[in-house]
Amino acid sequence: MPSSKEIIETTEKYGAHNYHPLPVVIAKAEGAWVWDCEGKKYLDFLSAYSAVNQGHCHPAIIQALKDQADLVTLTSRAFHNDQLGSFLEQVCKLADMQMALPMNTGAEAVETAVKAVRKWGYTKKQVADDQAEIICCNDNFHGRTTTVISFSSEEQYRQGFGPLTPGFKLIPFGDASALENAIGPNTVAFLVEPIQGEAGVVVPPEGYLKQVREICDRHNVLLVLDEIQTGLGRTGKMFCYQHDGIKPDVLVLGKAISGGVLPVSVVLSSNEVLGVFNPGDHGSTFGGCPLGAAVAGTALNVLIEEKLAERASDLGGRFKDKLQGLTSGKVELVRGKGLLLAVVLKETAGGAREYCEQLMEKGLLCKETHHNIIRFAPPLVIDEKDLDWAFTLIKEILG
Ligand code: IF1
Repeated sequence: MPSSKEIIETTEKYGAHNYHPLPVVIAKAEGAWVWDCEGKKYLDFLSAYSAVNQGHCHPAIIQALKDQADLVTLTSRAFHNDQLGSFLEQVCKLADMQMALPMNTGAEAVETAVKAVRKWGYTKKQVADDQAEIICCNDNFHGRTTTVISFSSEEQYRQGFGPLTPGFKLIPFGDASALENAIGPNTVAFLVEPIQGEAGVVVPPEGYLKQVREICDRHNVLLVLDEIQTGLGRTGKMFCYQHDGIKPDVLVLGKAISGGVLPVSVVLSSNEVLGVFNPGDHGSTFGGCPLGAAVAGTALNVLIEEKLAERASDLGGRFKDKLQGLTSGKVELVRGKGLLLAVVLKETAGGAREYCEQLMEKGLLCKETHHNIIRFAPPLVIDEKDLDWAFTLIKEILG
């Protein structure tokens, strides 16, 4: 078997350089732990950006994968399959929505939501052809496709990839009056993350989503929540919007919906909104495939049966208290909800990447976001004693 070093060399030689990963090669994983090629064990504090909330290789999810793989994996949507209907019913009931549209990646689901709200605007709100406008927030992250990067405020994500898709307007995140001011007669939707992940786990001011909900209602604008990262237990509720007692018009889910086993995403909404799609308007070869549906259905059951949202709330609350209790000349502040947490380093502390490299040496896998933020997002199944161990390591390098 080649060494980690050799594998990295091959990957860098033959793979496009669109990533700068930490120099660790993972060969095996279970629960909150992963192992490299040399057998060194690491605690995963990233969870593939919140896709493995249920823990790596959860036995029930892997069993569902194997059982379904023996029966049928892909039919395309040219035919029905026996797994999709019950999965869609399950996810609709979980989110109290009427209809769902299955895709694969998060970015595809965001694209689907964009198409749905635009067509809703033209057919239900009587917006003139090609005039629909969607409002998004500065520092958003919704994926990497050409339309999705068209409404990114991050120069690097857009630079060199034009021409971009028109029809998007950006406003500051967390500022409800900016939304009110930005809405015009052609505004069909406001697309927002309840907590901005890539921006550095930015939590909006208390009451923001409630105000946003009220403003959208008053102007007949659809509220689209991208819960691809915040959803499915991560922040201590099944959906992050439940902290605010509101409900979106359109909900976008991905990542943990399959427990990190396959790319599965869904857009959920009302019959009125998703009803705009007619046969031929939209689709995907793999979206809604029986393998994905069987895996995702089981992954949702695991979240519920193992009460992983409650676990994220309890463990995350205690971990955040401990981080906030760190007396450190390096930590500016700690923020986040449930087990989606981040430490913002002081200007003087140096780059977050070097701390991630030090933590990796000690056996803890974290990833920086921007130059001064370290994100902490372990699988929700993590043992409390493992969290305690992680804290002692973090204290060693940041304390
Ligand atoms: C990468 C970030 C996290 C997302 C939200 C849609 C998507 C994502 C809220 C698109 C994806 C990813 C993708 C991953 C890194 C990661 C990320 F740092 F880039 F922002 F998690 F914080 N909406 N997030 O967070 O989903 O198409 O990737 O399935 O390497 O780009 P996707």
